[in-house]
Amino acid sequence: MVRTQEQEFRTLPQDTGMPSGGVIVCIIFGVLLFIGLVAGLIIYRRRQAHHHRARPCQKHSGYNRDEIWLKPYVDLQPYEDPSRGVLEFTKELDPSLVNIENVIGEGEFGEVYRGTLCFPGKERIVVAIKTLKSSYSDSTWWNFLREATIMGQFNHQNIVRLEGVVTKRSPMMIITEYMDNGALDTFLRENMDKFSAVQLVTMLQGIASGMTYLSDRNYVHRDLAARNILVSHCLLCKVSDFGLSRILENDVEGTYETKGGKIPIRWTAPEAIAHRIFTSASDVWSFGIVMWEVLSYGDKPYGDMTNQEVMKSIEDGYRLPPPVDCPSVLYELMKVCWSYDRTRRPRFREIHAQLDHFISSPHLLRTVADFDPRVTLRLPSCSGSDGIPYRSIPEWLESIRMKRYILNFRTAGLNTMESVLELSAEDLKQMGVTLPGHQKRILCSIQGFKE
Ligand code: 30K
Repeated sequence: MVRTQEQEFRTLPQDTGMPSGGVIVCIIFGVLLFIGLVAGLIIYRRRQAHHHRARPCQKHSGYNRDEIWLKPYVDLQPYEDPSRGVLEFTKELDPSLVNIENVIGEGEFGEVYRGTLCFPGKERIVVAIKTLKSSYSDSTWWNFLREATIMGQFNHQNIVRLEGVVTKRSPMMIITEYMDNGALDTFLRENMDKFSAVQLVTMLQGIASGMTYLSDRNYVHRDLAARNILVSHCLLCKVSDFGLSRILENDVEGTYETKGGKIPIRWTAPEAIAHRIFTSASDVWSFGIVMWEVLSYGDKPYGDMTNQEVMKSIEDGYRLPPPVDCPSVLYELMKVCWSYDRTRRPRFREIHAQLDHFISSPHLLRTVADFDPRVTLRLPSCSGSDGIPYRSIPEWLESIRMKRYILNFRTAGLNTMESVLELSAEDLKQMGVTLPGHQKRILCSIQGFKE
């Protein structure tokens, strides 16, 4: 073997020094293969960037085409003229196809209308029409176009679908799908106690599915809240309001620091409030708050506490108490979403999988979460007597989500916090607190004052 190798080795210098025909073919083939691979990679990344609604972009000046390959989604920043950027991902509609009917609500840029859209030769569809009020500033206009650009790049059943825009005539419009049941927070308030735990979890699972889609695309929503979720006729929930969202820059942490703007304190993770670090993990914190809103049928998180009090309580380790009749597995899930350390929070994919599991094994939802007075929230500004951290009965009942019984307490002649200390289950029943879950919650809280 060794001899053979030596012989072969020695023969080489005796060659002409020129590669033989076979070697040339090999090199050419190799080069072609390399070019093919590079071209393939470029095409693949472009496709990814353009996603579903790909359109050629050569014609647009002032647009750095390299940026598109670095980001999974395209924002308006690379465009010198944002109104051209919008055209890449949205359909400019002839205003004569749009028929505005009645106001259905307020958007951040102006009124939202119900109306119809009719493409020639197609059936008329009902749509929601967001308008830009005529007195808009440059930044409002920019954000308006930006929302349309962002929405136009998404295609998912739990994300509100964009039908098209009108940007070339006034008033400017963003035309999206109509959602029969409107915003989730008002919808739940109007349908208090009407849904089963499985129905509520199914709504949350839809939101988690939409959020998994967004976070897979490095998209940080930054304003996830029940008011920004829309509900279809069949209770399908869809994420909307992309006005605040930001594309993650390509940094290792995947974080984005904002330069300013209002922050919805009650929904926002502590690191996002303190350092403006918005990530999918801070969206997960907000998702936990949305879970709480859904399970409490649209109640206001942290009730009458001020934003300052909310921030202080979170820093002190307190968290929202479980909503009334909240399955304990769901409360546990909320609490991990509110882990102070953002790396300990679950990913949207995991949340979605867990919710799926609860829907297919509904017996897991049967155990109701206990109200634990040690971990759940109290007012930090309390000045009550020994052990009782509440100033009044209404304040206490509010904090344990039992304010529906304020009148019952008043009618029973109970006016001070001291007067509730000796209440028994029988007393509560006499007062009209008949549901065992509610009795347990109240007694549990009283017990907490004594420990
Ligand atoms: O159908 C609808 N499709 C929509 C698409 C609707 C709203 C938006 N964007 C808004 C989402 C919430 N956000 C709050 C800060 C403002 C922008 C996109 C929509 C609505 C709707 C309109 C305005 C506010 C909230 C929801 C809608 N409201 C309804 C009320 C409704 N659809 C159907 C019935 C209804 O009955 C009272």
